[in-house]
Amino acid sequence: MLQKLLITGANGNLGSICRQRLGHIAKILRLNARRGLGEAGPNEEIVYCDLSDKAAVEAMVEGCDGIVHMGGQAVEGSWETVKAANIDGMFNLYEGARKSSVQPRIFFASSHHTTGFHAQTTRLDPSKSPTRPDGLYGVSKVFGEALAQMYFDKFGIETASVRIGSCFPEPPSHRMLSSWLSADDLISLIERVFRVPRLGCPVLYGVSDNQSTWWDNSSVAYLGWRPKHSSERFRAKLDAEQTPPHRDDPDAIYQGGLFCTDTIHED
Ligand code: 15L
Repeated sequence: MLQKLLITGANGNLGSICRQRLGHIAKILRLNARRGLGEAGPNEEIVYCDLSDKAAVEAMVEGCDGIVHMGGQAVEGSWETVKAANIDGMFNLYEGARKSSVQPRIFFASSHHTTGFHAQTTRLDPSKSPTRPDGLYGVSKVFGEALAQMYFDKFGIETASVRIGSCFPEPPSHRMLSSWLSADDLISLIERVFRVPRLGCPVLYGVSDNQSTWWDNSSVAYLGWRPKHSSERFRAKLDAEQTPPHRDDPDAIYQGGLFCTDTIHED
């Protein structure tokens, strides 16, 4: 059991699932967001700070033996926004980990948008396939994975960089039938990351056991993670509610779907 598990972005979609469902893996949950975490529960501590505030992030990381890093910018945004949250924020977190009196193990919520420009006809192995980010957000997650690897090689800080697919109660589009990750499968993956005796620094896809999938996680079989759910049970409902995208639509061509359109966000 962990002594103190830090969950960043604890008020977001995935962070709140972690807050509700990870209480059993640590004596104390230290929860972080910029705002909106409500009352602390009996085994909870609340730390409000911006991930770009280096001193505050380092103080927050001190003493944590586990980190689930869900915080930061979770969709495409302007460079200023992405840089503050996902470049500076990630660096601050790892500097906190390096300086901490207790070395944490880290679950880093990377994204499949690191490889979003690969065609949906391509099968990817995260240990071999090249990154092809589909926007500034995807680029920032490639940076995050590289930073995690560097802190592992230099300082032995173990991280699982998990390229989360589409974690929603149901897949909201036909593309996401391939990338869907159920909340139960997300939680069982986090449990495995903190339970496996030796983690190392793997990169893997956070995806359920979907019938139509683009990703092959066999390089991380040693984690012993077996996703239980499949998106297939939602296919008929989606077909009834939505017309599948036209074959010329980015949502039908690229794994990253509409993130692949030719725009750069500006403030
Ligand atoms: C992501 O990285 C986003 O955080 C999420 O909101 C979805 O858009 C997901 O990718 C996806 O592409 O399905």
